[in-house]
Amino acid sequence: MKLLPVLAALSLTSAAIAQTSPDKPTKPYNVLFIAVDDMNDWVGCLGGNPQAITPNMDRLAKQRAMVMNKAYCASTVCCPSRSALLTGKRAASTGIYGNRQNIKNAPKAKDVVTLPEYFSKNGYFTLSAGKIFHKHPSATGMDEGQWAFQQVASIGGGNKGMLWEESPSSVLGVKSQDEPQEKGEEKETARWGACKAPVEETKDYLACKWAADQLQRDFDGKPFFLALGVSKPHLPWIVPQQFFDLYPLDKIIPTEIFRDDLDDIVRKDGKPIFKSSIGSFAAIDKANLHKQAQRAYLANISYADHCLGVLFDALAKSKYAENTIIMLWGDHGWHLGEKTKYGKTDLWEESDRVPLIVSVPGVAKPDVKCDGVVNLLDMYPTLVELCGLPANPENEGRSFAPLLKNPTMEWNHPTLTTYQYKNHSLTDGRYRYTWYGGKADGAEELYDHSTDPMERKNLAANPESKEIIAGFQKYLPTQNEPDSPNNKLSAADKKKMRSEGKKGDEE
Ligand SMILES: [Ca+2]
Ligand SMILES: [Ca+2]
Repeated sequence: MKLLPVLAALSLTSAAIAQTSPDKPTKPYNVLFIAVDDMNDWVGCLGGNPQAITPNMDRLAKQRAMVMNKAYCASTVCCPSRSALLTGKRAASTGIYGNRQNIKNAPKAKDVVTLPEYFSKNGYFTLSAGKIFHKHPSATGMDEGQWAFQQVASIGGGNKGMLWEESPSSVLGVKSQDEPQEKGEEKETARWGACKAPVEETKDYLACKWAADQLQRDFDGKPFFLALGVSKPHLPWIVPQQFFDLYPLDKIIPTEIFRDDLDDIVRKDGKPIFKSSIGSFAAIDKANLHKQAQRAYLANISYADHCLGVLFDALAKSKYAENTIIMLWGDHGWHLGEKTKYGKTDLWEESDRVPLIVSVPGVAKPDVKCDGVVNLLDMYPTLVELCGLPANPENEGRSFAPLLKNPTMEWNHPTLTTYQYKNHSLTDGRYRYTWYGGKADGAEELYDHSTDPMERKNLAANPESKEIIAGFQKYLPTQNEPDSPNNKLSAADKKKMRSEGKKGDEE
């Protein structure tokens, strides 16, 4: 969304993040690898919504990190996005396109050495809390915290502290109509409200606190690779009231809605591909709850930011402050009214663009917004290069370590986002080209971000677009692996998940 700036600076935690040393550390780098589930660019330093109150991520960017302003996911829903970045392979190469598929059951992915496994094999101590892999209990490759919530569960005592204690009367959300779902995707209903639990007893706070506590220890003399998954702002948007209170409802400026926006995305026969009102849009629109829904999403991002502040502060005070890389990313974007949609799972900018904030002491200058086009798939080879590990020839991404050293260098070529079999979108930092080879007989979209950042006018049918489109088509994958089998967890895996308090139904 594009709005006029609103004064909204509120510090939720006060300790400053240490300034980075100008020199590259002599000790090996540690890695803090931080996933924030379903967080789009509604973060202060990313500029997607000036109403966002995210003092901790903003301070991270100001004091020790570079903001990758044009970062894109490999796919626009949890499992394929995370599977791609963790295996270092595109969805089209592994056949993992949806949340019901799984690295473990995909013939082209099950034997790939994942990012944490690669660090573990190369002398790193690896550990994690929160969701990093998607529904994948036994292949995380971590030395500790084998499954997402193990450590948090042990801190909270069984399930206590992990589950959101909902107060039904305060849950304001709406149920979406029984609209047809994309094949293989789970249905999501927009629900929001305040939880009764104080912030210190909530899941993400406990996960961040756990990660913060790890920074007080040693790791058998090894550098560490610590992966942390923050669950909000994933639905349901239920966090303590204090985060809703940051955003008075009457001050919320909702997204501008263009109701005819999807009409120009058509099949060869001229019929529109998409019906208007996607996801929970129809229900939210009918009840006129756009302000409430968008406030809830903002509140959930502020909550995630508050929890992350605990970790950032702990790092600044720890002995690892000067030689730890932070790579903070969102797994895909999210629509909040744009293109008459609430949700993810498509190939427009709002779903494809992700937060990527990178701190590399002595290498990446802080307080810089880099316009180099990068993909979350590129994180694997980038971290490998920055940490001085041997390159992994299996990686399909491109290391952006050179870009971190020189953020204005010549860099861009089209980067790929895929949603389901053979539907691909490419962006080069100016244009977005999308080809629906899988579901709409090769229908196309082309947008020029230099004049149309909200992708309102589809230029694909214009004769003068021909050459631009031909340039992009060279970058479409030549291999489109068929859908890998649906995820069928073994009885042992299910038991393990249950014993660790994981319900197994989150995306
Ligand atoms: Ca997600
Ligand atoms: Ca349009």
